[in-house]
Amino acid sequence: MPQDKFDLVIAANRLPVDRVREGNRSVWRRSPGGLVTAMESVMSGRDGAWIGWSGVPGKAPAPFEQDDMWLHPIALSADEITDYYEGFSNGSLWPLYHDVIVPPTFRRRWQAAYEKVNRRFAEVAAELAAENATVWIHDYQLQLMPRYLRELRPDVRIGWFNHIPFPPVELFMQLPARDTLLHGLLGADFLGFQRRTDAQNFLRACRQLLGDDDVEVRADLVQTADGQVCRAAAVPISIDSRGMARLAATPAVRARAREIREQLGNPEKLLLGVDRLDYTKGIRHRLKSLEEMYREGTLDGARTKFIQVATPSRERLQAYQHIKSEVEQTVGRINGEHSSFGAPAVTYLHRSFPREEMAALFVAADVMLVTPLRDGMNLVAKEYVAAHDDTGALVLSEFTGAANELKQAYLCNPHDIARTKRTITRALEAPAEERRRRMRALHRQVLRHDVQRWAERFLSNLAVAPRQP
Ligand code: GDG
Repeated sequence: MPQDKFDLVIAANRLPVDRVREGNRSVWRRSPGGLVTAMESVMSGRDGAWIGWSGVPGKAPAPFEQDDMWLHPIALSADEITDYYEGFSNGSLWPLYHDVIVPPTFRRRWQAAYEKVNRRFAEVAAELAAENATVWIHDYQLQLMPRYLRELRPDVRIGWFNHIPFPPVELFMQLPARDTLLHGLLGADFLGFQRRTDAQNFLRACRQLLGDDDVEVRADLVQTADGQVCRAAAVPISIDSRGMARLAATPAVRARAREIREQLGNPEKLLLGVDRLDYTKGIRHRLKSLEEMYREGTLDGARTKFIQVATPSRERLQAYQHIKSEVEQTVGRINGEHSSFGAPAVTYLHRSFPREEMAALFVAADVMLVTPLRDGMNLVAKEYVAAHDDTGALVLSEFTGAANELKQAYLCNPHDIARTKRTITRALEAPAEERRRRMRALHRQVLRHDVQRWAERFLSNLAVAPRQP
């Protein structure tokens, strides 16, 4: 057991590990993802701890060390998973923060569970943080934690990063817990958002919904009645760009990419979509565009194939069951009409794959379709671009955070089916020189702004955030 106090404490809904079976024993395996890589890089040379749920309901496993990080599991009961995680986080906040694409549901029981779990996280962080430590809290599941932690530990520096959008005040004000949530966040010294618009939405919500006696908002600073100051700004997240570029260049991944195309009957063009199966990702709209293109003959089912990877997600929630069956029906219909023997027009994969296979898919695809209706950032767009230096093309929704940075992508409004279809055609048919020029610029942008740089930027913003007016 290392020492019991830490200079840097990360708090996220989930720990960066999964419990998996290896032979007849179960072990912790590091979960894939850029956040873990980024945290590893900022934790090296510091005493770091990570607190989060282990993914298993009931009693929490004992804290343990892994990859030089102290991991402290937080217990969630089966009811808390239903009310705090599936209920308040993913039934109220997620749809509300994503432009109410499906209607959010508000329940008082869910809010109570959310408060209770946030308090539990704050108590553990308060115990683990060394004097004047930095505590970095992640995402919409933990918006009350900054306030609770501030009450317990006035000495620590508290930062919070929102991985998803922060909605315009006209939508945010629907939330019955809106004031509590704003005050919860204002317990932090620094709040990081994906886009400038998200930070501005938050500041506007404070100005409009909290009374003048409660807060004073000046530029990007909010001062609360107790004299504390909180700063809100954009710090867009990125990926381990070099890691992805390296992986994509390995002979094994290149060979697998060729094999994937062969298995599909060597199509002239290969289109790809990779998303969690979520209604925010615009999979339905994407399929509608493609279905029309196959029908009209702009795409030929024998020569142009589409692969959709849809990673299973939040499967107990009705809205997710609904989108799943809609996608399945549409894929079935397209394939019924446009496939040839042994070579479906659409290959639909509802499961997850190892990182190497994802990289091979990126390398294999001529055009990547990233068309969410709303997305905080979208890392898949950045991964695709990192995997290509001067080939391929990216069709990207204007409603992603990534569109703010990836300006040379083929941008589209996924609600506008007619124009989306034209944009897909443009990306498929653009002269090789145009595609090369665009991809080179995108690749450079993503390699320059990687996840390590994001983490350093966040932490330096947090370190200099003013505490007093
Ligand atoms: C939230 C925000 C924001 C997917 N399937 C597999 C797999 N993935 C990987 C992708 C990518 C990640 O998961 C998904 O990231 P996204 O950004 O696309 O989307 P969310 O899960 O919605 O993430 C989002 C993000 O937080 C970070 O701040 O960008 O806006 O919603 O890395 O490649 N990885 C593997 N197998 C799969 O089957 N190995």
